[in-house]
Order: sequence, then C-alpha cells, then structure tokens
Amino acid sequence: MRRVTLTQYLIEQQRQYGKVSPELRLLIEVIARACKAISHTVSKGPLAGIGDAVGLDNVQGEAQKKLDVIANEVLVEANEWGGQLAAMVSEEMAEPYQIPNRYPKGEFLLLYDPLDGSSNLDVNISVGTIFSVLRCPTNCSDFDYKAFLQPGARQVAAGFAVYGSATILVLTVGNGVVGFTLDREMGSFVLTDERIVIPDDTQEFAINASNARNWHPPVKRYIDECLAGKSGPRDKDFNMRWVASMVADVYRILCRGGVFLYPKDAKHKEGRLRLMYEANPMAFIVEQAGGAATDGRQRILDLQPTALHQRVGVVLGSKNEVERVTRYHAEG
Ligand code: AFP
Repeated sequence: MRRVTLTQYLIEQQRQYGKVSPELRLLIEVIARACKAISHTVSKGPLAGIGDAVGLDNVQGEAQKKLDVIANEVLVEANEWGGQLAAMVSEEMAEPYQIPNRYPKGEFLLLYDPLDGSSNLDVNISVGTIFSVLRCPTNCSDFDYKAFLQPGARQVAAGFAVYGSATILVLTVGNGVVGFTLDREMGSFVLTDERIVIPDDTQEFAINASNARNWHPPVKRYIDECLAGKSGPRDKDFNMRWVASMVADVYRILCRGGVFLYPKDAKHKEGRLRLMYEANPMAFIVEQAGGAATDGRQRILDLQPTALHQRVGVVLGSKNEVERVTRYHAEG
C-alpha cells in the first residue's frame, strides 16, 4: 500500500487548507530530518556511549547526558542555515541561539527540548524531541528574546518525536493531529494515523506518585478518588502509568486516552515542566486532538510567558478528567 509521506501531507495542508506556507513546510521537514538523525543515534544505545554524563549541567541545573548535547547540536546545525528562522530556544541553551549573520533570517521562531526524558536513556526507556513554532512578532532583523514570550495559543505548529520501538512523529499545524512512523527502509516518515482523537473519558492516570506528600489538596482529592476506584465516588477502577518521559506518556494518552499530571506542589513550587518547549507544544497537540490542558487552574495556551525557561504545572489529556481536576482546584 502506498503511504502518504510527511512531505506529501504538508503539501496537501499547504494546497488544500493554506495552513502551511512553503517556508513552514520546509522548517517542519528539516526538524523531521533532525529527529531521524537523533533516532539513529539513540537506537545505538550503550554502543554510542549516549547515556554517559558529560560532567556539565544545563540551564535547569540538570546533569547533561552526552546525547542531550548531541541532540541539541543536531537541531541547531540542521536549522541555522535554511532561512526559515530568526532564532531558536532550547532547553539545553541558557540564551536564545540567534541565526549567524552568514545565513538568511526567516519569520519563524523555533523552541525545543532536544531530548525529553533523557534521564531514561541509560535504562533503554523511550525518549523524544519536542518542538514548538511561533512567528516572530516584529521585524526579525532587530531580534529581541522577548519575541519568544508569546502565549502558546499563537503557535503555528507543534510536534514531538518519540524514539521507542518505532520512531513516531506527532504533528499539528492547527488542523487536527496526525501521526507518522519512520520507515527505516525508505528513510521517510509515513502517515500512519491521519486523525488522532483523545477519548473524552478515561480510567488511566499518570503522575509521579512519589511526590504525594507534596501535593496540594485538589490533586490529592483527585488521585485519592481514582485510587478508591469502584468503592469510591468515581464508581470505576483506575489504572496508573508513569514513564517519566513526557513524550511517551503523552503519546499513550493520544492513543488511548488518559490524564497526565505534573502539578505545582510543595516541592515544585512553579511546577517541574517547562512552559515554552514542553507544556505549550503538548497543550496545542492535546487540544487539537480534542483533549484539554491546564496548569490546574488556567488553560496553558492562554498563559502569558515571562521567562524563556519558566516552569509550569501541567494537567492534560482526556477532556472530562482535566475539567474535573481543574474544577477541584477552583473549589479549593
Ligand atoms: P528529563 O528530561 O530530565 O529526564 O525529565 C523528563 C521530564 O521533563 C518529563 O519528560 C517527565 O514527564 C518528567 O520530567 C519526569 O519527572 P520525574 O523524574 O520527577 O518523574
């Protein structure tokens, strides 16, 4: 069966819906090619020494793995010359990366987590790359980092790759959510899920339960009710999953529903996940798939960023469960 490739999908979105300009199509294709290169290195596992620490911490104060650094370099080198970008922001770089003067600048801003879940690398659990695309709001020649500080609702595209038993690319350009699988023989991403929809209800929640003693009351109420199962107010049993790779947990939720929580708590006072290149792209994708995403109180895509690497509480997934958790926060 002839499958639709990523390029064909993007050209269709460009022709039929005008959702994708030629420049945006080129940008997404370059990002996808970079994800293929990262996937190839991740698949070597210990043979590539990829889990080795490099003895440095990133801007988050987290120990950098060799592959964190490599993945970041792959994305910078792939995207700096093409002429689609004005600048990039990465979890692995404290300051925005400005396109060198020897290359043309473009209208887009790229934000990414080059290797999400990298603490799982040395135990062979799925990791991934998350990306978000914004337009530069002003004349991009006089670039200022504040150009990145736009609410997530202004994203023009978002996606993530998950490097698991298969390498999957999930993408939205604001016209629903699609999934591609890397065909390693052809070397192309081929369309394998042409309309990803999250069920409104679920019986599966994802949270790092070791933080239970730090949870605020609305989260504790919600999780206790899930754990009470049939004998509690929810009148149904729940299952729990926690991969500790957001890309893997979110992909599972896109496939079969669920609710993912990394809320603010007594220890993670601002939350743990980063707004600009984790929460915003995932929130855009989840909403485009019919789900919901809040910080416990507000829609994530409405939040006005104040810093490039700011953290945020995250509750996302099946709409009715997210609404319940958000309601519990409003009830105090
Ligand atoms: P790393 O990239 O440092 O492994 O963090 C992964 C992550 O940002 C996100 O992908 C997970 O959902 C979350 O952190 C896991 O956090 P815990 O390690 O506290 O469970």
